[in-house]
Amino acid sequence: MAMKEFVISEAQVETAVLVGLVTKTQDERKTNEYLDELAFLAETAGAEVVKRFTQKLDQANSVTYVGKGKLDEIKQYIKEEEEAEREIGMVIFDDELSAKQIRNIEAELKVKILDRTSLILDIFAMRAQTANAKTQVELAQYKYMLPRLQRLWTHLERQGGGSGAGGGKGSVGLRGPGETQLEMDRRIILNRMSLLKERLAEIDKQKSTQRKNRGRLIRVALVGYTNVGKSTLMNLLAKSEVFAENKLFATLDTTVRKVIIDNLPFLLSDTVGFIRKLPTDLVDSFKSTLDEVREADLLLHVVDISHPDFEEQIEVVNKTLADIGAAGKPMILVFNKIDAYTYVQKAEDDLTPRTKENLTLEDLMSTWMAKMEDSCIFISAREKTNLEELKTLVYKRVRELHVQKYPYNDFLYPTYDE
Ligand SMILES: Nc1nc2c(ncn2[C@@H]2O[C@H](COP(=O)(O)OP(=O)(O)OP(=O)(O)O)[C@@H](O)[C@H]2O)c(=O)[nH]1
Ligand SMILES: [Mg+2]
Repeated sequence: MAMKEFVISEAQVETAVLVGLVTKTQDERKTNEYLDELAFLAETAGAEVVKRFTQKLDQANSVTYVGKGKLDEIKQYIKEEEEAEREIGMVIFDDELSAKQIRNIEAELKVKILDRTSLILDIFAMRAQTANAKTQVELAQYKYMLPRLQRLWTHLERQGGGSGAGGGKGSVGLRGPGETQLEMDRRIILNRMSLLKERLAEIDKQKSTQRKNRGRLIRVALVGYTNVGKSTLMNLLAKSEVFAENKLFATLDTTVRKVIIDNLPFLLSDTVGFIRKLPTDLVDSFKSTLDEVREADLLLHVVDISHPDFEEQIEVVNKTLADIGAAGKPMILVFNKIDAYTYVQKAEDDLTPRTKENLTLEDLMSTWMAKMEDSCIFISAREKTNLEELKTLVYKRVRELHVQKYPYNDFLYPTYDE
């Protein structure tokens, strides 16, 4: 009896296999980094990654994403694991799959098939706390589902096996009712989507009224890649209690706090982190959350300098900002986690060229400071290093912006003097 319970609880940890491609535009090192990130996403969603497969292809195979041989190899692996009583729970692909790809892969591998987008959506659904976030996630899920409905139906068909004439999957006898069902599903989903959109529009209206009523305060938004330390910094600056965790997408909805540095009050908001390969559709669903960023006067772009890929993360964030119409705003680059920065020291007699792995923190600091002038700063939110300097810098920029935006409002500064 006890034994059995143990086995059941053990079986609840779902195992995952990851699949990625090495292509003309994505070399092997890059693919491995993407798969590291995908593994982190899978862990965040509660799965345990047991194996990775990669394949070199010019581009993804339109029928099965990987080639036939690779798919057989994965199938073989799943079979062997099953024979050894190590059930594989799911296979996760690093790129968004089409309905056709999902259908074909599922037919071959016969396990749950996820892609990067559906995995992210799953985490979003898990994280959503507020009505706003929940509505946005649900809408995004339907957007993902709609073009893939066929697949959902195939799935149901198989479960409901014996009921209709013919039974088995995709059989001729079921085609008629199947299509009707599909049309019905589509209509139900479309109705639900317009309801959700109306609800979001309502929330948008409320939020924008709230924002208007906030008075003449400069608005500062923390932006950045997921897991860089935005919420940790928010908590330090605003002395608030925002959920911060070493998981991806710990924050989904926006929190706004009034912060006062010296005699200068301003609004600081913390919001959802960005990530690579996030479909624009999904970003769109978070419109009301991202309005806070779009309407900010100053962006604090937080970067995790201890991450080997931080430069690409900066680019992803800048691109996403442009996508949502928030490019070109005043910005301070806040390089966080300097306490965790590591580099590979080169031996004196090593004459191979220095790579980015060999750069010291000092090297990076001088490069970025030359590039950004006084618009970047290096801190550790964890060790509270350089926080005073950060506050001074933010104060300076917020004050400049305030004087520009509200020239007749300098009564906010009773001790204002230069
Ligand atoms: N080593 C180190 N870790 C830090 C530092 N700042 C934050 N962290 C850790 O980084 C992890 C992510 O921090 P969060 O503040 O949740 O990051 P976030 O950017 O809000 O993440 P999302 O909301 O998921 O986008 C947590 O485990 C923090 O403790 C730092 O200066 N140094
Ligand atoms: Mg956060």
